[in-house]
Amino acid sequence: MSAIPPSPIQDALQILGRLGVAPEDLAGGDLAARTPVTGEVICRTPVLTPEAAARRIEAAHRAFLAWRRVPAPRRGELVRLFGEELRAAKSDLGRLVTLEAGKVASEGLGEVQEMIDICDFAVGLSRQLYGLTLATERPDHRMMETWHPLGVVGVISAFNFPVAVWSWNAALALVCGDAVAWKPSEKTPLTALAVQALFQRAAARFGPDAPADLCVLLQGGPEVGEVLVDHPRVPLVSATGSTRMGRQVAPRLAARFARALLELGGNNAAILAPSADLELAIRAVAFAAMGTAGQRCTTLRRLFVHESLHGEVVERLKAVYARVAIGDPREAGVLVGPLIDGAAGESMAAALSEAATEGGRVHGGERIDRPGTYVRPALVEMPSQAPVVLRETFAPILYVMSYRDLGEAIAAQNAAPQGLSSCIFTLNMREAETFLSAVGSDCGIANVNIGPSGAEIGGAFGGEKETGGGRESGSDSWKAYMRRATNTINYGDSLPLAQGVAFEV
Ligand code: UN1
Repeated sequence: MSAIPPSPIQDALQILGRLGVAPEDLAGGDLAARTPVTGEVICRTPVLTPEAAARRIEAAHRAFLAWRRVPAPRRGELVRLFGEELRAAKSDLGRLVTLEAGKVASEGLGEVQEMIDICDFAVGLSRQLYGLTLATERPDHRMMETWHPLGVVGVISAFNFPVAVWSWNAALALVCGDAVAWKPSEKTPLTALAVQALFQRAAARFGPDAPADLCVLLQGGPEVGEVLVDHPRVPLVSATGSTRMGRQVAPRLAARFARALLELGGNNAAILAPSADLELAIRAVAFAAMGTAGQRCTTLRRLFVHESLHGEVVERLKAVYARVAIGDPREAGVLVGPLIDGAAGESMAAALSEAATEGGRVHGGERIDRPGTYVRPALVEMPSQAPVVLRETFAPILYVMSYRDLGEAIAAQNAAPQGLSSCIFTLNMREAETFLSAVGSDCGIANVNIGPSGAEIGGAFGGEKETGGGRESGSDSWKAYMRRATNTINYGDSLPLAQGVAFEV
């Protein structure tokens, strides 16, 4: 292990200064910004009143009215400049993610890389916001689809990807001609301030075509989130977090006919089939289940192992779990950093004791005696999918179960109420293709011979059932950030009506 790193408080404050966050945002506010590295308070940052949040949303709406007139490729130029700022700040911002969310160094940097990637994607997209030309039944007519900017896009993000998930939304929204109002997690206000400062730098370089208040930050608690969800100027809210949060947000959006893009709980599974490449599978399982200390929405939580391999796989995983390095996420070699807070540690302990009551054999899972909330990831051999297995506990717990035939394994996998990510490890093409087929995985993400987490930005990201149904990031997810108009143009000198209707006046 390397030398003892500096105090996380000093570390964070220095980075925030370098990234251009204003000193008044780092002193005297009502929101305590903590580092899970030690559990200490870094600083106190101001929060908005609901009235001030509403005013910021109005300001973002005014920015939208101007921004929608800027040609899309020019809007892409702003995102390109923002991507440049992110590239220049990658090591500082990655470190700040480590300090505020507790991710190990390479994952903190990976989060910033994910932001850079989506910026690159969005820049290309800014020249590809295309609609279709459709066949019309009427002579001398043309029918087409046009995609227009939508309005202010609300983004509610979670602590575990404190900045990347915002950027998936913001980069697309900006090239689509929208403004963005961001309510970050109360657990990660500092990375949000840093990203906001970087965006302002890019906007200043871009010049006056970027209106003030194009991206606004709404720091605060649930009452600020409610203002965003209920505001009539916000036609789309993209919310990432728990299913419980989604159940509150979705009906309020539905009540005012606003769009909801929800990315909620996951309870992701892997099936380990008899022909699996075990070397590869064990490594994939280790990263997916223990990486980010089990705090990704894509974290592997349920492993179904064919009965012929069950004993061997459990022994190999037990060995990996026992030796994985846990500690200060800034230290080289550490693979598992802290949980976000004490409450996360308590919910992990509660889930483990419930699993034991249900007949589970628990390996690991113990608290590590140091400041902050550090745990050894837990491997739990379960006789069946007890209720605790079907719940998402946001902590590094992997429930291992065995299966006899693939149909049974797929049914067990799909029995979870959530439907985010899934995978199978097999070299048998019949099994792989069945898993990917209409009768296979019911998740938004289904992989073969890679784990369920760590998706690239180029694909659409999201899932079904209690995961909320939203799709963000790549593919054609941009369509959620625009409104579609169908246009029919008559260039002839008569007025034929569709469906052969006659109406002679
Ligand atoms: C999340 O946990 O909310 O696929 C997002 C992944 C990451 C994104 C996770 N690219 O694991």
